[in-house]
Amino acid sequence: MHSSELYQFDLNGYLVIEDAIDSTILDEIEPVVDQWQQRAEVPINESQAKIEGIVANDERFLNITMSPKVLARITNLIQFPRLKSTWLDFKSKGSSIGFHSNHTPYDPVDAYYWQNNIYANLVTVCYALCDIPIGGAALEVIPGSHKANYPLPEDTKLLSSLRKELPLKKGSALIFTHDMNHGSYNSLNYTRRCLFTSFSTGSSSNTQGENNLYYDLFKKQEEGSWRKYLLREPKGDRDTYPQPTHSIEDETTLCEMATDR
Ligand SMILES: O=C(O)CCC(=O)C(=O)O
Repeated sequence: MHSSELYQFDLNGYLVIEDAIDSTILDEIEPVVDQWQQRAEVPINESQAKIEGIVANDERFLNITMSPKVLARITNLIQFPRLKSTWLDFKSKGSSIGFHSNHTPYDPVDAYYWQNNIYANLVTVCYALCDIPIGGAALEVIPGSHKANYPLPEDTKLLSSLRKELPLKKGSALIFTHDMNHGSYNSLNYTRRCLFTSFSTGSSSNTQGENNLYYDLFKKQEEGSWRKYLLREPKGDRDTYPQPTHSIEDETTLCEMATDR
């Protein structure tokens, strides 16, 4: 990760990567997302759906989850990283997720530190599967709140003045530490479509499903690959699973489209 990106991520708590999804993969996934949206029956207004465990349920999302441009950054932010949660998210007009997180009070699940290096315990990636304009449930964040030494004040006017909305172009990825205060609200006449993935340290157990959530996918991956490493089970004590020594960008199989569905 370039020093300018490390500076921005540490300072603000997030980073936007444009064209994080290969355009062929983006085209291929579009009708799949349409199908899931129909199945979730998200009407035009006041409705949302969160389809948890999407990558374990539908392997066609694995290649986005394993986007090399994103993973190359994840390995700079988390020690012994592994895939934790994945979900497909639809938010129509009027739907929202409340603001949550702040560095204080301390929560080890998503705590962020810096000590000659970034140590983030939970990093979330929001892949835009459509353009996400201002007002259209673009993530609203308080930049820097992942390092706040005081709890959030109750002054809502002050909090809104500190918030920044992060619009995204289709195919972009927003990488953020979950320790930063964030939330979203869709005030526009459209449905926001996103794939969320999150990464934690190898010792943090899954939020969705059991620890063997990704076992079927893990079995299929090439021995010694990053792809296999990131899909391993969590381990509560010392995580001794060998981390690949080659760089993520050199892993040619990282982003091949799954063909067996
Ligand atoms: O759906 C959203 O806009 C935000 C998701 C979120 O809050 C989270 O990942 O913790």
